[in-house]
Amino acid sequence: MGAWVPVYGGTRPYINLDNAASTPALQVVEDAVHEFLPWYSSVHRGNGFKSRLSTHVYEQARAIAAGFVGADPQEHVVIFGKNTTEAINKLAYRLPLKRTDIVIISGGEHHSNDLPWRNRATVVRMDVTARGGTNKADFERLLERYAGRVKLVAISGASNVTGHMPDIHWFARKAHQAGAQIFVDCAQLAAHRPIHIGKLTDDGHLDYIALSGHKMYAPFGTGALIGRRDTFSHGTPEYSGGGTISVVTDKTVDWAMPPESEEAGSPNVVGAMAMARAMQTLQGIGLEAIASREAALTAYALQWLATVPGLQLYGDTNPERAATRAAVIPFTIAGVPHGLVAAALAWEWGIGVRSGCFCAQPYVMRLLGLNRAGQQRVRYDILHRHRERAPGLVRISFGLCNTTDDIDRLVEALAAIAEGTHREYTVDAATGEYRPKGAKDNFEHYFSL
Ligand code: ALA
Repeated sequence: MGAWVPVYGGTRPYINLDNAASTPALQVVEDAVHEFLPWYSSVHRGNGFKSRLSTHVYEQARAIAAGFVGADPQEHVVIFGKNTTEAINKLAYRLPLKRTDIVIISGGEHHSNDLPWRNRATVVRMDVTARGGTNKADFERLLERYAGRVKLVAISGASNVTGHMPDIHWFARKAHQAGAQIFVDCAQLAAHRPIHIGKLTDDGHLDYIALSGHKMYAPFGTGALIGRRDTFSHGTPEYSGGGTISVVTDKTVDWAMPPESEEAGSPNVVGAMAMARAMQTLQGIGLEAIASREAALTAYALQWLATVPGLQLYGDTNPERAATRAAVIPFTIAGVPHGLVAAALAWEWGIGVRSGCFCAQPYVMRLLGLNRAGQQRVRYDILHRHRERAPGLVRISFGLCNTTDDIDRLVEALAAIAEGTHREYTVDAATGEYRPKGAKDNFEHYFSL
């Protein structure tokens, strides 16, 4: 049971159904941070005991991250950074792409695995299926159509909107046969399924992956890009400065080898340590065991959500296929704006969910069946500060802390909301945010600086 949080007229135990956005810190991770902090000091740049210890811990964290995805230090390098988005931007910068090169993404990507590629190459999208999944036939058509020009396939290992999990090693084999490389965004996968990056000699290997600590129960500001060492052994890092060089004179610079060349400035050793402790913990529980528990929760939720009057599920709605997708479920309730559903869950039931487009506007608009004119209307509304009209879904997503009791409470709340028994809400047109009429936040009572 979570902390008690304020709801309209009292308090309730918090139910976190927003693990796809960020997971809470595990107690063991929090403990490790407290235990480590007295020993914390600079990394790679001090002779004192604490500096040497911190450097040792930081490099241990790198080895743990490599082991977590089966990376081979001879072939792969682990580059720590802030998060998946930063990792993708780095990769987009570091790959030797030309404007005319083709990067194939899926029509289900979030903005972070779309926009960085738009800046560097020509992005083409494979269609999504009616259930929001990747369309393999369309992918093969694109490979054929752009034969010789496809340099990279960039897809998410699990969708942050529908939980769709493409067969990433199938896509990898096809990409490699076409002479391309593959990047898999593992932000939504890493805490929920085992990941096997694979040897470079294996046709189904993944050339690059990215993940985020804050989606792995370690919200201390670190993520990682893990991928082919050879890619980062050439060229110039996008950030230069302390730590990235081998030798500098007034006129010359020789870069260090990766990963040092890729991690400019003092690194986040606390974050890397925390993420590594989370990885150890997840492996200790067993990623297969986590996957099967989350599949059971997903199946249970799909069954019960379908009983709420007017509730429409998106993506794969079949509970029997719950094990083949991630524990992320989007839905709408007829006649109730998505923002209002999310607000009523929070303000009246103490249930935290996310609503809107989840940083994946094109995908959500596709799922909602908006054609080009509809999408332009949305753009006009948002640019003219009418976010209350913005389309969207409500999303729930499970993590280690959730139980079927959480789902029971959610379903009870949604049935009440669908019946219209929620309080009266007002919406701010500029932000699209709903809140009960006259309600105010009381943050000082909980935490303040
Ligand atoms: N990608 C994160 C989410 O889906 C931010 O909420």
